[in-house]
Amino acid sequence: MEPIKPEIKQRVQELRQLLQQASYAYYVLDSPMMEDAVYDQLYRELQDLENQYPELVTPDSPTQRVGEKPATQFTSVRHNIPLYSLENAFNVDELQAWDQRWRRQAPPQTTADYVCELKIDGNALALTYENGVLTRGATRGDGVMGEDITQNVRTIRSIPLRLNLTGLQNFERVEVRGETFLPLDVFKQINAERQKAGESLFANPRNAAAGTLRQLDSRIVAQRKLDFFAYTLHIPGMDDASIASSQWEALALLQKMGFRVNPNQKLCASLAEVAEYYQHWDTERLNLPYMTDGVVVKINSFKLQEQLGFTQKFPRWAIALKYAAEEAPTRVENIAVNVGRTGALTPLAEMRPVQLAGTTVSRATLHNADRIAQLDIRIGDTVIVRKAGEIIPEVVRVLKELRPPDTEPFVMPSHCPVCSQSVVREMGEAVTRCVNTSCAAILKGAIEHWVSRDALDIRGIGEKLVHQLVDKGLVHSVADLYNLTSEKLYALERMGQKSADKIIDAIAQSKNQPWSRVLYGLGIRHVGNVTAQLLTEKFQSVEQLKTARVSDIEGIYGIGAEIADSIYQWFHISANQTLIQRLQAAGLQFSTTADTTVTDDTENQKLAGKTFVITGTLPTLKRDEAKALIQKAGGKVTESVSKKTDYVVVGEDAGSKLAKAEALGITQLSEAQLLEFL
Ligand code: 0OX
Repeated sequence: MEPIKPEIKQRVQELRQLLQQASYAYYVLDSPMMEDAVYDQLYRELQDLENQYPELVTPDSPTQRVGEKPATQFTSVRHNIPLYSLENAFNVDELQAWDQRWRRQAPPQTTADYVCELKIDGNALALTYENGVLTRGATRGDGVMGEDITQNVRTIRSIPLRLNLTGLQNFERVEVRGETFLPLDVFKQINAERQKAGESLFANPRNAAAGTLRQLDSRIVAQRKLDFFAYTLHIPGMDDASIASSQWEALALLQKMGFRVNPNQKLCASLAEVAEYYQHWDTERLNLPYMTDGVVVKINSFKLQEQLGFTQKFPRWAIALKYAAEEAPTRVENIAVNVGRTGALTPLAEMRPVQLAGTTVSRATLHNADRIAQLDIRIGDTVIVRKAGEIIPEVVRVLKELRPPDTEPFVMPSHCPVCSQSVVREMGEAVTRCVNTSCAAILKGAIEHWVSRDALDIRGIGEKLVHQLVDKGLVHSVADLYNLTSEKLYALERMGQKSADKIIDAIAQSKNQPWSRVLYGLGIRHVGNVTAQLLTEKFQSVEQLKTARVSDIEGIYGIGAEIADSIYQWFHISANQTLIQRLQAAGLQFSTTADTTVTDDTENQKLAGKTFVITGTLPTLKRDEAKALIQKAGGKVTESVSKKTDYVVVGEDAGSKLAKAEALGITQLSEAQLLEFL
């Protein structure tokens, strides 16, 4: 084949540069540098040359924004750096409370500037650039894992395919986060077209943008004209403070690299200025061509950000200051008390249904006894309920002038409404708790959490089935899920054979879920999925974590004393140790390395050389589970008792094996003694 002439290569390069500049001027700077027709002509020239010489095509070429072939599905990808969410505040008082909170964590007299950004009501994206070229675009997902939607991200014109990195060293890999959104006029146009086509309408631009990002055909995405504002820049392996000294500088750097950065951000020297910005944009935002739902306030200095760190979910150095959501009056018909998986009693107002922010609201959380007392909410009261976006509706105030006669103040129950045991409220705590570990409500909550999407993701087990399993006595612990059989499920009301088989299969599949999800699934207080991820990166097996000191756990970036203490306490409760042993025996993953199976536990071969026989029904362990635990600790399990047998593990209704063991004088162990042994 003839080599490509240098002048052709040069022309291709020239065209790309020109088109890239024109696109940047048009989509990022909002200031076109050439006529549309001229752009189209240059674009076609480049396309022709690339068709003629396909070896000249590069992934950052302007012709590569739209893929030819639709994807069949999106793959799940792990974020290189987890994406945190933001804590919410709804008024200036709550903003001040946040300010006081972070100040308590900082040295006295710390001074700070704040960057105020408009909070774009869109979808967060995580972009990865390698050597300046866009290599991955992913959705936020759960903050740890997202979906790879690179082909769709490429169609967003304000996202550069190649970064301008002139003068920037060590930027081989760049992570950029920002918000993608649909401009309001595009949203209206899409809905008008859908209405014409008899299709269902998108409720709001955020949903429309999310639906668009999940389109498998990037040609459709390209037509939808998504836009993007960048707000975060990370270089893996480098402190944020060595890239730029502040958020304000980082925004400037993002702009220099070729991103569209929202032009309305403001650097504020005081909280009063922040409040003024918030108030100004409350009305002004209605004139913007895109939706915003608040202001994001960030501490400017990266050094101070680093000092403050993160709670399990949020950065301490930022807050979303939201605009007033929709509010409406309604009547409280009853106050019910719900018991959650941590045993916390949450009072709930059951109200006459009311329309709020596009949904019908008939229940609202009343948080805790203090909150009820503070608002003095009573059954029969007319109250104002508020709902903001995804947030659970809440009661904001009582219209006391409309209170009927004969109402009585609400009193929290002294006994758990589910198991009738006394509840406790510890000194200084707002929460009233049921502390009965076998309370059905706590068990149901624990199972619902275990099977949930971000935990073990066991499809087919919903709230109703969990209730049936617990109420029918089929499941007394999360570990009992692994003893269920298709027959046992099939015997339940409204359960088909096929569904039963599917559920059993999904339960079995969950044994392949990684250690981080198992840890999250255990439902330890304060251990969210991001924290679980951080923990399992440091502690690669449960053995390492359960023997860790509070100081070892607290040493992890992003994990504070409260979380560390909660983890330490959890692992030192014997019922939890038994739970772990049972789950290990069932085959769940308790380490990052693939082979934690039966023979792997070389450090813990306590039963090496010993032979066991198991007889009768053990109180909690299935025979296979007990067998796996013994083998894991180096022991051998045989079927029949002989002189070589060292121990017999005895359960209920033990038969001839026990008699033989007694005759031979072999040591007998109960299940509890075996577990202690282990
Ligand atoms: C927005 C927006 C969202 C950085 C650390 C946690 C949140 N919707 O406009 N998030 C952030 O910041 C991240 N900034 C924003 N402007």
